Amino acid sequence: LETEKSLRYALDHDEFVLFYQPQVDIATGQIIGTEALIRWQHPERGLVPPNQFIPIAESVGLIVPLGEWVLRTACIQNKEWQAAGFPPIKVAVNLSARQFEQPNLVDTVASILEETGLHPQYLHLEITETLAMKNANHAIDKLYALKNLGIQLSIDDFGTGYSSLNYLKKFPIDTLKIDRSFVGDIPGDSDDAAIVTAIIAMAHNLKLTVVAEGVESQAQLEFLRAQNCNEMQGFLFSRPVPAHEVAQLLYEKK
Ligand code: G
Ligand code: G
Ligand code: MN
Ligand code: NA
Repeated sequence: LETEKSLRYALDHDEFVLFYQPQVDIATGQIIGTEALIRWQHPERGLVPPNQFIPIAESVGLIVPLGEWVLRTACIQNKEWQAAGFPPIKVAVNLSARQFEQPNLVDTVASILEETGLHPQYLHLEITETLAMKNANHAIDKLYALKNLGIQLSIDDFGTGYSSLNYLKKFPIDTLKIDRSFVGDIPGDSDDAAIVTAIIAMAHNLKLTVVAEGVESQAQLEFLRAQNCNEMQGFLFSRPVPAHEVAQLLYEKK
C-alpha cells in the first residue's frame, strides 16, 4: 500500500502523469472533449492506476495538492491543443470530496483559469452525487460559485450514488454522465435499456447534456444514438491515452 511519504515524494518529483480519454459527439463523430485521468509513472513499478493511490491520497489529504496539480496540468494541456490550432475542445477533471470541501476551492479554480489563460467554458468539473449530497445546502452555494466562474459542471457515475433526484432541480448542473454499469449490458438487458432510456429522457427534459460512459460496442452506440444520447466515452472509440496520442487523434479526425 502507498504511504503518504511515497505519494508526497512522487508529487515533488513529477511522477504523476495525466492520460486523456476522448469524449465524442454521437451525432457527428467528432471529438469534443476529453476526461483527464491521473496515473502514477512509478520508476520501478511502471504505470500505477488511480484506484491504487487516489483513496490513500484522499485519506491523508494529499489529494488537495495533487488535485490542484491535475487541474492546472489539464488546463495547460487543453490550452496547448488550442494554441496548436486544433478546434477547441473541453476538458473534464474529476473532483474528490476532500477537494470539494476546501474553503478556497473556488479561488483555486479561478486562479488556475487565470494563470493558464484557458477560457472557463472549456473546463468541466465532475462531481459525484454522493459528494454533492454530503452537505447539500453548502454544496449548492459552492456549485453556484463555480458556475459563476463560467465553467461547466457534470455529475459523474450518475445513478450509482446516494442521492435524491431533488438535487437535479436545485443544483446548477450541465451534464449527466451515465455510469458504465448501466451501459455494459445494453441493448440486450431490458432493465438496463429501460434505465438508460429513462435517464436520457429525463436529462433532456431538464435541459442537461448526457454522456454515456464505458461504451465498448457498436450495438451499445447504436442504442444510445437512437435515444439521442449526446456524447460517448469508452473503449469503442479510445482508451485513456497520453496527451500526444490525443493530438494524433485530433489531427486524424480533423
Ligand atoms: O482511469 P481509471 O479508469 O483507472 O480511473 C479510475 C477512477 O479514478 C475513476 O473513478 C476516476 O474518477 C478516478 N480518477 C482518475 N483521475 C482522477 C483525478 O485526477 N482525481 C480524482 N479525484 N479521481 C480520479
Ligand atoms: O469513474 P470515472 O468515470 O471518472 O472513470 C473512468 C474510468 O472508466 C477510467 O478508469 C477508465 O479507464 C474507465 N473506462 C473508460 N472507458 C471504459 C470502457 O469502455 N470500459 C470499461 N470497462 N472501462 C472504461
Ligand atoms: Mn469521471
Ligand atoms: Na464514471
